[in-house]
Amino acid sequence: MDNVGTARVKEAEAHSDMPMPVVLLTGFGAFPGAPSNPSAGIIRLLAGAPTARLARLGIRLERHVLPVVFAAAPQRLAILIESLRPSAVLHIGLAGRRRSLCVETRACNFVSQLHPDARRQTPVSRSITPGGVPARAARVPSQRLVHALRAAGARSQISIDAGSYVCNQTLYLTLGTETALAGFIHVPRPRGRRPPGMSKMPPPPTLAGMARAVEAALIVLATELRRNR
Ligand code: PCA
Repeated sequence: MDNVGTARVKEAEAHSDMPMPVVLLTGFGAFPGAPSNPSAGIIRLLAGAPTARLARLGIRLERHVLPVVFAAAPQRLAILIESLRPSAVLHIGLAGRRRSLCVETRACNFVSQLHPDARRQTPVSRSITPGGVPARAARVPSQRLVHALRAAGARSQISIDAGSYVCNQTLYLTLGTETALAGFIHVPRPRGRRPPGMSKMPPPPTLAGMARAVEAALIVLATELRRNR
């Protein structure tokens, strides 16, 4: 967390006898086909004022970027969840061929062995957790998130397909923890970075626009946490 955010969290905690609930927000690094990942850019943009605004709503935002590596991402995730004990986890990742921000509603116990990760490795097994349940439902108010993303100016929709790559793996594993609220938003490539052939589609939001929308999603989660306290 940066200085402004840290100062605000300390100030808010000083006025209460309870530590503030932590919301863990993760993005992803580069991977084959995505030399720069907008989800990591969104994580950077949510430093400072947005973190301070969320602290005023009673949550401590922790922002981290996970590697797009089948073997390493679960380890990083486990360490973060173990050390931060977040009340809510929101992952964001790039879905380069989508046009809108997609609120994922489930993760499947499946990864494809066709697409190598950032270390050029593919998973050893097609099951994320051998013998695990076939699918897990996201634990976020999905429809309210879609409305909040739209109200913040970003096209958004529900998705039932988180893919079969590191994002789906990450969501599946997080949903296997006891974290009360856990979800995933896939973001499109920001305006100006679309691959050729997609130019007839309506323009996607800018990176800053997507960061504003993700902040709106975090406000929904903060409200939900407050309601459940
Ligand atoms: N998108 C990939 C992995 C990391 C990311 O940002 C996915 O959808 O699985």
